[in-house]
Amino acid sequence: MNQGKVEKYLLERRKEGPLHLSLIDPDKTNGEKAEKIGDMLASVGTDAFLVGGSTGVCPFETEQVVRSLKKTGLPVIIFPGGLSNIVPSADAILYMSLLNSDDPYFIIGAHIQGCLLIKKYNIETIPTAYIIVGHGGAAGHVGKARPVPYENPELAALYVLAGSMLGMRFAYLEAGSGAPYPVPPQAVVLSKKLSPETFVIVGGGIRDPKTAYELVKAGADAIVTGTIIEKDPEALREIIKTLSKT
Ligand code: 1GP
Repeated sequence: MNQGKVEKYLLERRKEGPLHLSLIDPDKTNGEKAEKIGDMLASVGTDAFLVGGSTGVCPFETEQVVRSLKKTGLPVIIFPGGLSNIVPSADAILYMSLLNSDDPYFIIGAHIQGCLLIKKYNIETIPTAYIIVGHGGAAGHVGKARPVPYENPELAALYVLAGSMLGMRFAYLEAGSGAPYPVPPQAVVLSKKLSPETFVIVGGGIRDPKTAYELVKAGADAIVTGTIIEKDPEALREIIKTLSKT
């Protein structure tokens, strides 16, 4: 399948440096609030929005949030925690398979349930290997993941390689929202070593510029922050500034 508009944008933008993606959980916001948050994030230089959550997400609210964020002109990409996250206004969806889930539903089951809707809405799909590392947070729990231990970063790289061999051009290394520790940089180093062509997104527990810096130095193509958007907007600004200098 050909790369769509959003994927091309991400790859083009990558040539200038690592990207910052802002995660917005529709369970924790609404259309009105999302508009303000979206403006703030666009003004500090985020590159795109991810919208999604593992629990409490309904399509009606998600659609409102997506529409509000689209007003910034930046791409809005669904980061699906479940079928209820699929809404018509989104520009793209990370069509992700949770490769280290013990439950086939999260590897391919949800995908067959959602694919016709995605086609009907004409949403661009970005084939993505989703890998839970360490703590895993709600995504790990809900997705019945067998998380890659922090001490075994090489296992994360094997999932990324296997995903790329299956045609997944993107990989998302996930420590879980609000995780006490982020993905270890060595997992990124080894992933990029084995799969240099894969666009590696890293998220979960990134709260300060030093952590973000270490991850992009390790080779991350994009980093995701969610929790600090509202909790610590100053740290968020510093993180985006740090990325723009690397
Ligand atoms: C979670 O990777 C994202 O899916 C973002 O995590 O909320 O910890 O920034 P945080």
